[in-house]
Amino acid sequence: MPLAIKAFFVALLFSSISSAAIVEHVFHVEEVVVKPLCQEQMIPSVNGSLPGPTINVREGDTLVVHVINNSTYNITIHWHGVFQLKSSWMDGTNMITQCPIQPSNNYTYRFDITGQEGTLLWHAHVNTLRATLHGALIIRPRSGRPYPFPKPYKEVPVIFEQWWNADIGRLRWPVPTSDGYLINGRAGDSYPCAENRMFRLKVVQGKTYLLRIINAALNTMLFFKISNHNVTIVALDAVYTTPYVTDVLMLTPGQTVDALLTADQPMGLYYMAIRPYVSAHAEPSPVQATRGLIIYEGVNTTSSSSPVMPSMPELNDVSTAHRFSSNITGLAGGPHWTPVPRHVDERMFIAVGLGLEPCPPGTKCPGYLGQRYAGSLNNRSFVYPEAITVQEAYFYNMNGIYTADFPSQPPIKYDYANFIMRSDSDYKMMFPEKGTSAKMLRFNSTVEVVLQNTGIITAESHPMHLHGFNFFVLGYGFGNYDPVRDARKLNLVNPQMRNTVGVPPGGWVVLRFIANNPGAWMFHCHMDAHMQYGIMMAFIVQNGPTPETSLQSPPPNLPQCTRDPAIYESPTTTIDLSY
Ligand SMILES: *[C@@H]1O[C@H](CO)[C@@H](O)[C@H](O)[C@H]1NC(C)=O
Ligand SMILES: *[C@@H]1O[C@H](CO)[C@@H](O)[C@H](O)[C@H]1NC(C)=O
Ligand SMILES: *[C@@H]1O[C@H](CO)[C@@H](O)[C@H](O)[C@H]1NC(C)=O
Ligand SMILES: *[C@@H]1O[C@H](CO)[C@@H](O)[C@H](O)[C@H]1NC(C)=O
Ligand SMILES: *[C@@H]1O[C@H](CO)[C@@H](O)[C@H](O)[C@H]1NC(C)=O
Ligand SMILES: *[C@@H]1O[C@H](CO)[C@@H](O)[C@H](O)[C@H]1NC(C)=O
Ligand SMILES: *[C@@H]1O[C@H](CO)[C@@H](O)[C@H](O)[C@H]1NC(C)=O
Ligand SMILES: *[C@@H]1O[C@H](CO)[C@@H](O)[C@H](O)[C@H]1NC(C)=O
Ligand SMILES: *[C@@H]1O[C@H](CO)[C@@H](O)[C@H](O)[C@H]1NC(C)=O
Ligand SMILES: CC(=O)N[C@H]1CO[C@H](CO)[C@@H](O)[C@@H]1O
Ligand SMILES: [Cu+2]
Repeated sequence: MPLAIKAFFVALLFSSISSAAIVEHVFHVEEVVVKPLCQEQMIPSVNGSLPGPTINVREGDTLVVHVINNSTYNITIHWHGVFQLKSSWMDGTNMITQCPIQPSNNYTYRFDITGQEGTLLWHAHVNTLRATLHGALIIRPRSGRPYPFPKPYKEVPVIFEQWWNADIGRLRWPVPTSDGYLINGRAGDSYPCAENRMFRLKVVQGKTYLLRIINAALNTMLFFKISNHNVTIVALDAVYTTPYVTDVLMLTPGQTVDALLTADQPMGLYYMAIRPYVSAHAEPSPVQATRGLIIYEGVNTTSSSSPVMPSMPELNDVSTAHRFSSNITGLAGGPHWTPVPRHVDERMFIAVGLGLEPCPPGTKCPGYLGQRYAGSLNNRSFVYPEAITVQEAYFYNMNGIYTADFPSQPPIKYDYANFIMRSDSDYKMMFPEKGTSAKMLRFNSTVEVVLQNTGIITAESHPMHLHGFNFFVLGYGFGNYDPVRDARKLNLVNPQMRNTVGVPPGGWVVLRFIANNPGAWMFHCHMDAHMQYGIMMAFIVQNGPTPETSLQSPPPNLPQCTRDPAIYESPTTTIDLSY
């Protein structure tokens, strides 16, 4: 990837000058023809590459990215996991912090990256476009500061992607099953027409590599394994962890893992592989494993015996996924670590799950019981505003755009995890309310959120992603959360800190964060399909006491909406029922 390499040197040049540099890039959004499988396909891309360019910064730097939209799509670029402290207008969330950048227009994102190190990603934040508009965002320590682990010999982005032989950017839900998964844009030798296009990593025996792993798939959680090798996890979502040795990883869409790989095996060829983790019974069966290859330098690839395939977990191996997700702890006392706040100001219990929306009369809908699918948080199914963003409406005190009434408790108490439809009233419970619902938070308050998966339609893991903050993950479990028994077992000492957490299928997680960043922040399922079903809400963090702790005025060039409803991503107006 020559472009990524170029970006790397540009960033290095800037960062060697001082400990807080300005790293500046141009993103040229353009359509390009690629052919990862047997069919040529036009895709929106940044600078013509899939994945897009890697951005390299150091903690403390200012990142400036000029996004020039030379595509036919309306786009935004979101800097997934970046705190955006005091720069909420730069978050890049469609209809929450900005209207999209229309074709032939441009917008400059400018923000500081402070208090976090590791691997993140950037991606488009408009329906389905992130399938091909994404790339790595790598944050290294300030110059002179070491990693809290031995310095690796080399660092390698490893990006997982989901691929359709279709114009995915123009499809609406429910989209067809994908045609495959890619590693760094390549499908590899388990797919037709891709035998010679496989991600290959050359390693020197005895050396250690830092794999910067990103799940950029639209809708699929993925297991990852390397045959005959363990890896040591050192960071999740750009937060350092206690070193954790494992032979299998699981990443939800939007999650990242930094893993050390030591080439400590006999000279040879070893496959790495990704394969879906399917937490719900109802999902369509996905495709086969996608492979990459690790080549020990000096090995004779013609005479060497064929590479060994790692034995992959079963698609529905919930316990392996759960063990990996819940077993890793945060590096308490490490760089940027902050202690878990003990006092909670705002307690929320949020039921998260699927649901239904009535099928319009005279149409045939593909969902359960002949209806459309919907999804909700506390029975609210999110609808994007159409004329102006949530954050502008909040900033300018405009009425009628959103309602500040997101409930802190589910409106009906029931056996969430074990919901079974037995009666007409159970059936009615499956239809959430639609609306643009936000929860107001006082500046600097400590918020605890219990996320409880429901069994409505089917229990399924939802990777919930919070913009603007990391949260501590104090505990994970199955069944209904018990505020006495389970609360006693929460980890307040060295929990994981993340921006995206998979709620176990039919289970719960407990999160805690400090609302110290004023602005409107999305909280949503990072499965693109579920987001479009409405598993989404907004937190609005109010201003603190000083100008420093208040939401700034929008930048003068913030993209504005036109009143053409076609650009708006409301699922009610854009679901194409022919799919
Ligand atoms: C993208 O392409 C533009 C125009 O060719 C170039 O100026 C820019 O440096 C590239 N950006 C990155 C991040 O590689
Ligand atoms: C993209 O750029 C090309 C060449 O500069 C131009 O012909 C085309 O109209 C542009 N398209 C859009 C959508 O901006
Ligand atoms: C983008 O937005 C413009 C202006 O509202 C609209 O006319 C156009 O149809 C939209 N394009 C797409 C691809 O959604
Ligand atoms: C960005 O858009 C502005 C107008 O909004 C225009 O003046 C400027 O030339 C554009 N910049 C680029 C690099 O296309
Ligand atoms: C991987 O780690 C496990 C547990 O620590 C160990 O039993 C196994 O031998 C290791 N495998 C390799 C290839 O190092
Ligand atoms: C690699 O092995 C093949 C088959 O055994 C042999 O013909 C070739 O000379 C070897 N290449 C090198 C560089 O040793
Ligand atoms: C991690 O997994 C091991 C082995 O399954 C188990 O003994 C240990 O209790 C787990 N630790 C945590 C924190 O879940
Ligand atoms: C959701 O709200 C609708 C409309 O008020 C109601 O009929 C339904 O029972 C609610 N369901 C749940 C699970 O709260
Ligand atoms: C936020 O709260 C903490 C603890 O309550 C306090 O120490 C800190 O000064 C507050 N920060 C601001 C900016 O008000
Ligand atoms: C840099 C670039 O290619 N800009 C293009 C943006 O779109 C306009 C209008 O289509 C073109 O004229 C520019 O060349
Ligand atoms: Cu989901």
